Amino acid sequence: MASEDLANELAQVEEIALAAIASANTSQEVEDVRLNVLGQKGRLTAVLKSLGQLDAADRPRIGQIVNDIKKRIQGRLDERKEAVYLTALDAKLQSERIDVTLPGIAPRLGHIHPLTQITTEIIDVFYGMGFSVAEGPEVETDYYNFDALNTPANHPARDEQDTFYTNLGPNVLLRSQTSTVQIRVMENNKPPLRIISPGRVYRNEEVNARKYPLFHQLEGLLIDRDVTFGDLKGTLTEFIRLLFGKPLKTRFRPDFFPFTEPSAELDSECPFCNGAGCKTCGHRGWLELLGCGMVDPNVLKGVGIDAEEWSGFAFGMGIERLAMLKYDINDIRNFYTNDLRFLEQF
Ligand code: 2U9
Repeated sequence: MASEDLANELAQVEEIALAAIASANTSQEVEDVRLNVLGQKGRLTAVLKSLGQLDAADRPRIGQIVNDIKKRIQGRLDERKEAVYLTALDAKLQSERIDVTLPGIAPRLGHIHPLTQITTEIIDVFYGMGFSVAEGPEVETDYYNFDALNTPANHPARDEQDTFYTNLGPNVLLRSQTSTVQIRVMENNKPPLRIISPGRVYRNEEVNARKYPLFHQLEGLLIDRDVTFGDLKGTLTEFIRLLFGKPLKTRFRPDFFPFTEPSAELDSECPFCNGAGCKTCGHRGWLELLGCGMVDPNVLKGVGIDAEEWSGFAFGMGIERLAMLKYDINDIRNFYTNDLRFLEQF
């Protein structure tokens, strides 16, 4: 081929290449042009290969022209690649733009379970009177659940109808009261003592609106010198005042528990009708709130405390019952079914 023809063809290749570069709109299209022109099988490469057929005298000049074209094309390719990249980046930034002035997505706030709320409130009241919280195992032996609490072998509470036994051993059961914790504390600590024991307890009950085989108790125990029934009444009356937020009359009705002597049920004037009678108190004007009594000397003797030197009072309450009264809940099952329509009200 004559050198002039070749120069013309080179000019044509350059023209076509530059036009293709100018119309490439993606980095892939730019790369395709590069391969078509400068690649192994590219058009400029083909021209270069044919240089061998030229007269030796023409080779340097044409070689120079090819190199210049190559440089120009490479330069345009680089420019175009950069431009295409910036355009794409710009489009991406536009489409992914964040409007920081839009209102945020409010996180769903959880609620503290009503049983936890009332337990915390009750604990706070007793903290204020110098009690501390004690905890213990829910899987217990019948010694801690019954024997140590002056509840003899033939007592009905020990029956399988009332208490859940496990297959871990003949005397291993789910505690039916948190008094087990107080026994453990008395075994390991010397009086004076002031403790409360909140926690889960288990009883073999048929489920209904007021009963559930799992529920929560909070018991209290105070052991000191010269403790009287008056101390018990003063402590619990103050507790009721703080729980309901106003002073309320209290009254004791005799009762029986194996671990206290004497034993009593404590009623308070109904805080919802101030004693006049309403739906909550069943038109009696009084609410039955908890059980209590003076710790039976037999219980003290069992844990090695001298009942001549020390005496004490104890009380126990059902957390669910108090929560149902305080928050006007009519079915105990609401506490355990995790229905948000119920839980969100607290
Ligand atoms: C020790 C000694 C005595 C705890 C007490 C009650 C009375 C009581 C019931 C209330 C409703 C249980 O949840 S309930 O069913 N409890 O009436 N509990 S005196 O007496 C104790 C505890 C520990 C060492």
